[in-house]
Amino acid sequence: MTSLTPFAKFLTAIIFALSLAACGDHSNHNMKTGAQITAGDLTISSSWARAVDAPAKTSAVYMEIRNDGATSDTLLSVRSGAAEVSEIHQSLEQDGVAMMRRIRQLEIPAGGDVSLEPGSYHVMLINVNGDIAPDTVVPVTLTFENAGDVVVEAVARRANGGHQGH
Ligand SMILES: [Cu+2]
Repeated sequence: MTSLTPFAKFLTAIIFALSLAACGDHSNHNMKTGAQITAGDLTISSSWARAVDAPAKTSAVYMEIRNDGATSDTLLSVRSGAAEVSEIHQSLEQDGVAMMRRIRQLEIPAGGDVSLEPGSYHVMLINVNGDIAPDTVVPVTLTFENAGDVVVEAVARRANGGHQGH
């Protein structure tokens, strides 16, 4: 189920093109992030969302997910009141072209951590409700197979320049 329909591919390409205008530099030191959350064996930290101005349609949320347990857990789905649709995405480069795809689920290995960050995994927000101003709190509910629902309150910040899309 990893293949996209032609229409979805088209849509993803459009979304990606639109998002290029709002991509990230890598000089965001000491920026405000959402509070660290612990749920079962998982610790989620450094959450932030890409601030965007209307009429931007897409944004993305990033975070670190650490699993201190003896068993792996799996991120099954994401949702947010900040957008009509939320999906788990992965940015990648294919034939020298930066693109992204939706992934069905994301494993957090036992004793390991996974970074959602520009150029890699992210929570994609599609059809955002208006703008997402800097310092706005963007709540995202993550549903894990073992840890259940975890609400993360990412803090929006500007991420200008660069070429990573998200
Ligand atoms: Cu994406």
